[in-house]
Amino acid sequence: MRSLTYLSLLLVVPQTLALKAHDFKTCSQSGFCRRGRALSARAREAGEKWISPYTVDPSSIAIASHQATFTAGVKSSLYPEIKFGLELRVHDDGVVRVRMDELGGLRKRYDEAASWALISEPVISKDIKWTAGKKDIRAVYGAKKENEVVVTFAPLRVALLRGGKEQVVLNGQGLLHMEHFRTKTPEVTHTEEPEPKEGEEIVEDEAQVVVKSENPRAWFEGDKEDDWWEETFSSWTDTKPKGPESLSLDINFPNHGTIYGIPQHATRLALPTTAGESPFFSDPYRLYNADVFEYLASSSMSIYGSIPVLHAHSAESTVGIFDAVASETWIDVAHASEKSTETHWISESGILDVFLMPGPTPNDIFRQYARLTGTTVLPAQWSLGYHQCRWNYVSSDDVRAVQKRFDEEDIPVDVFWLDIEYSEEHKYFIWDKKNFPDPVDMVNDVAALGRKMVVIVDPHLKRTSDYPVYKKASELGYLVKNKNNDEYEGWCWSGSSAWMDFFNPGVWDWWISLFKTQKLENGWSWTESTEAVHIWNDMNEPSVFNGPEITMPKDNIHHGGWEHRDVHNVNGMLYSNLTSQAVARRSDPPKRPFVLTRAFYAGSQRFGAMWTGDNLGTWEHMAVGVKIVLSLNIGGFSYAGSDVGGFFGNPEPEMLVRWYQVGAFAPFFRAHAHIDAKRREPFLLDQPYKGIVRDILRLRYSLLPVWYTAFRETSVTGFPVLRPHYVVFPKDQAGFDIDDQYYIGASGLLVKPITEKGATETKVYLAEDQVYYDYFNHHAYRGAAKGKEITVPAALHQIPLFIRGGSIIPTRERPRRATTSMKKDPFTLRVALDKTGTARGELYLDDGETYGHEKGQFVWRELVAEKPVKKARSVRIASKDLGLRRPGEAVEGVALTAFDPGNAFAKSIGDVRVEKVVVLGLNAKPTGVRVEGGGDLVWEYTPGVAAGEKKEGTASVLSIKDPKVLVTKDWAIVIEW
Ligand code: NBV
Repeated sequence: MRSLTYLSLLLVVPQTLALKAHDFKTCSQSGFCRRGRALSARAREAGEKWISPYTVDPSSIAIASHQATFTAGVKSSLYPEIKFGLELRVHDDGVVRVRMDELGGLRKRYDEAASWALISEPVISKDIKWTAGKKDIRAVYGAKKENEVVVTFAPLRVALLRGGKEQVVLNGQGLLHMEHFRTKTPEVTHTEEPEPKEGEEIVEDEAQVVVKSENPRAWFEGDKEDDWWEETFSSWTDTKPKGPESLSLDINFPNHGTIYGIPQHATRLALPTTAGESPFFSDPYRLYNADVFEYLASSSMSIYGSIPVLHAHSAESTVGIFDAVASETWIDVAHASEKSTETHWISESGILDVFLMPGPTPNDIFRQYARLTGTTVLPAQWSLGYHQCRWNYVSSDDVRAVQKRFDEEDIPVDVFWLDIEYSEEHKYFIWDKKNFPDPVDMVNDVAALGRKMVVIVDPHLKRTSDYPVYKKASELGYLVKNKNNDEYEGWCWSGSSAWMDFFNPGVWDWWISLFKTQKLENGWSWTESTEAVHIWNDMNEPSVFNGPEITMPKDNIHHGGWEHRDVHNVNGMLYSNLTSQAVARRSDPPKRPFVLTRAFYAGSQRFGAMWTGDNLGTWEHMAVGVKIVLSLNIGGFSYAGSDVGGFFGNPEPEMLVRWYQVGAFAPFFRAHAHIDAKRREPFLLDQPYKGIVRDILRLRYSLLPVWYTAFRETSVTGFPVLRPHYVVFPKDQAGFDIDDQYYIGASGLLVKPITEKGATETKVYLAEDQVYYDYFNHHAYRGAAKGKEITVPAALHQIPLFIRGGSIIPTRERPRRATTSMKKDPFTLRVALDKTGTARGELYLDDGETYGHEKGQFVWRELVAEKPVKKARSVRIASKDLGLRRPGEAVEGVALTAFDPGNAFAKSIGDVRVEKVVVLGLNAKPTGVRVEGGGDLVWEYTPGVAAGEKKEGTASVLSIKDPKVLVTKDWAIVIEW
């Protein structure tokens, strides 16, 4: 088929550009979801009489020699001839893994979702002992023996308790159902149903055969083979050769009233109810990576990525679960009471593989989850700067012109992006030479000013023999197959396309080789690229214009014979995984890659950044973007952001300014626009908007040390970069629903981006009796022990940004064109004293682009403001080395111990100094300020509110000029009054 340009594609597949909710299934249009919900409706109706048919056979229990694992046979009374195997493992950090599979069935269920998500095989505990009794088997564990897992035999029920209170219960409502594999018989399709007896009636219900009877299977499974063997949606038919294999499981939190997580959904952070007569959503939360055109700003529908991780939270404790399933999954949520939450998970295929994370604090769960799936990557430092994108910069001269304009206007930017139109006929890697005649020169022109480029490489390969990537992949059999085992053909930007099958390990090295910038002896590589080019992976749900729900048919076949239905949600992660390896391994030694992905799964945080896809230029989308990004942070994926400006539409200047404020406080900060949107680069704005945006960008750059330090922390601990209230104040009930203000790492910065038109002020919630300083004008606000709302100014040029008393914020304040020119810039320290007159902060630095930090090439300082014991009327601000003092909270595998204080990186910034120290909230005017062991310093003092005072007003400010202390060295400044 001949290739199509973008415009002709619009004509050929018009429906792709008019997708609406009806292009995607609701639960009632999805056979297995309908069956799962019907099961729960029957259970509700039966009430007390509903008893799960699944039981553990106590005689089959086998406890492993290491004691922390046991296996047991499970049966369903409805199908006594079918065997299931249950396995429980307790890991050394207290995480409990529950697995169940059908044993010796007609086919095998997919059991590899966890192997893609986990960083390694978790370590099994050494000090746990299961005790089997007549009714249950249990194990007590934890430092104070506070945790207990109890597996009840009849019916099967798994509970994790803490301090005698149930934290998580599996199958407590009896909704567990693993549909076993069966054989389809031509006549009566419900094979195991007994023949109708006298008096029973068989009703032909279109394709379905309905057996109306009181038989015991019907009360549980329903009385018809509801889409067991085939399913149609719109014009597509899913052939379902394996028949029914879905998995239903209730996971309840009897003592937790609030739940967070299971991104990605456009909704509040604290997840609203979906079950029953929910006033919020009629459908369960769906996890099925999908390219949803113009997604709704409030919906339980799937969007691009799926992380089946949930936090259940109460003022007493937090508990988490990770459901390692890769097939389409729907999750009903019911807030049964203020204090308890019920969830019902319905997956299309795969084994039961659930990890229970005992907490008991949110940070414990972050750590437990990071030990399973890894941490957010420590990104290249330049990638935390500002990214300028649009669909499309149309030529290499266009790119040069845009760069020039940024520099003329002194607006910082680090990265210029190219969307799909750079490529010839959407054959990614291959430049459209009409418009990009000199790609390497163009990249070099960008790189010469210390910047990078990001270029899109989508996963659909144009099926034409003049495309070396497709040709080779096809020859080698590396492409996904259709149900007949032929190369799958679908439609995407490149017209007739095929998709690489990353489940085939044979593909991996070859894909990595494509990104080499040198010519290869055998095979094609991207020689028209340089190390300054990084990669954007879009459309990897995968998006297929003419496929069911704009993706691949579920009966497509991947390596190993697995159907697409089994692996759909991990598919996109494999793509960004391999691409990030490819980009890293272009250089020798490898350099940190930057790869942006749209689709993701648990574990994707290890490979790069994500963004929230095609948002609309509306205030609602701006606001929900903040919540989605927070939810991603809860799901372990901190490196997240939304398109600044909104992908669709032409935002008015006020909206654009607010969007820049949102973006500047997101971990990933990129402006992007649809091909039909008007140009809206910041330099095009009129005053005062242009000046405001320039200031916002400069603010982002000045705060890069804070962002980088926060990323460093997340990369070793798993604690998120963005921290919503419940994470920082887990006991403060009043903060559980707050999702429009958040903290940045452990820095003490609290921000509330404005997402409302016409705002001039806003309310900010302070959860503690502590002083909070306005970042810009130093106004001191005072919270209250029981929480307090303050009203703060929020005119268009104002960002509600506060420093929590007790924090030290390191910044670099010199306006620069890009991060690369900041490497030797001096630091400013804002010391925000708390009500007791002390403060603490951290500063982490490394070369920002290699892996030298893993071998000890970094600088990690602790900054403290303390009160010397002997001299009450003084404060001592000191910088101490932290590299050697491992905080003990790192996730395994991170080489923190290798720190060498005299390392080459530290030497390379040996002359970088602190140029200014600003102390907020001192009690009185100093009588002297000096460097310990050195001379007096020059300072200025403006009296004002002291940190310890209960009153509000502008804080006292001591500004110490050029203390001449070096960032890599220990030092102390003593302030006396
Ligand atoms: O590659 C074109 C766009 C891209 O700009 C956007 O960011 C992606 O989310 N892409 C989707 C494909 C088409 C969108 C209508």
